[in-house]
Amino acid sequence: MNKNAFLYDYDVEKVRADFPILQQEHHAGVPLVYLDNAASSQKPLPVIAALDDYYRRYNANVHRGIHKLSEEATAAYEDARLKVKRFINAGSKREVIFTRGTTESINLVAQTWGRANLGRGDVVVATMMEHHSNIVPWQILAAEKGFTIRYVPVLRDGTLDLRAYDRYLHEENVKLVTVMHTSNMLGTVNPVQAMAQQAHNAGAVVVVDGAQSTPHMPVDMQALNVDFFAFSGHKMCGPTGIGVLYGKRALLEAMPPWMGGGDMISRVTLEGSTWNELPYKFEAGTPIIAGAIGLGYAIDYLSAVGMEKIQAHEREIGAYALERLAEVPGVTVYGPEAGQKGAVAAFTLQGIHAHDVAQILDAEGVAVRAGHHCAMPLHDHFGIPATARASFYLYNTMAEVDALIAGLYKAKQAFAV
Ligand code: 7TS
Repeated sequence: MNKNAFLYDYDVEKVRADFPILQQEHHAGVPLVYLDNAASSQKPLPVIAALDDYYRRYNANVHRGIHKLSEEATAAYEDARLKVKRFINAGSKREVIFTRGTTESINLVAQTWGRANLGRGDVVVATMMEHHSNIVPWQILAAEKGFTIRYVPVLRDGTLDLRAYDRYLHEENVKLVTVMHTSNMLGTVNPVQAMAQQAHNAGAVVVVDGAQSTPHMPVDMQALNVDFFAFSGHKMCGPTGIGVLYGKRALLEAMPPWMGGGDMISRVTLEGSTWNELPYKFEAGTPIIAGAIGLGYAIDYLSAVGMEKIQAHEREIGAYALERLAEVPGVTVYGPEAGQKGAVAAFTLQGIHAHDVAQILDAEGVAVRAGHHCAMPLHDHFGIPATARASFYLYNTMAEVDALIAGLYKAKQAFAV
């Protein structure tokens, strides 16, 4: 029986046909089973074609030229911004700033809003499950400004200790809360809407790292009502080097710029400068034109497949993966139960280092990541140096889960455990 038959209106083979990289053999005679989607996703034909078309036909700088090519490039670049605005339901195009990715988006908030508003005696609340990109920028600023960072602990089941969160908000002078929407290791989907509401009640500003949620579920800025939201194009079928910072307009208007240069100014004299309007105030220099256009096409693609359908498909794949992993003796999976997490499984296999697991899987054509996944504090918290991680996306199949499991039995055989 076709294991995807239950998804009667989701044709995974049709989706797969749009991704040229998935058609190739990983090694001679061994098909590629790509399960490293939390690190970066593959790209469908319309995105690849959009990049090709831009460079072949209308490559030019934006917001500058009077000539036809520049006008066409500008229109495509700004059209991509409109696509992002609609995709995340931002209030306005001005609230959509193009960056290099989640990392740059968070650093931008730290270096602008943070630098202007945080000081001695203030508290920033983050969590122990954050990716390094949502810890280090705050640590760098804290060293300079003298504020304190408190980290919400993670419970054994992989969810946040929300009682501790509540306590911090009541007992400390919390100015900013920064939290990931979905964990790249545990898969935990944090209740950011409720957390933002609590933070706002305490007078704090809310930053959300949406790197692992935006590719996999519908996200709605009006519903979440967060102040800043960051994500990366390359994890959602778009090119590398492009990402987004969403920010509420009033906050962005009040924030000083970060990088100075062309396009972000209104007027420059030798004595001083004034700033361009939003969002250009935060887009100094020649922007990532091809990347933004490619991201726009990725959004078109994901929207055509349907974010709800993608989420439903991943829920099935994720649940099946957890079920199959639980059958393998010696496997421990970290994070919440199926149904309460994204389609990601970080695990250890008793007696075999995660890097060896990944290497043996690679020989079988199965691409996973091994290591700390840029979440060292979280691994320390669970007392493990590394995990192997399988992370799924819209084009993965049940058969690929089976290939992962078969690979794990091969690893056990090779290491005689
Ligand atoms: N935040 C989260 C939750 C992430 O998973 C990642 C990347 C980032 C931020 C940084 O994104 P970037 O596009 O700016 O690099 N996570 C991973 C991962 O899990 N494996 O490789 C990259």
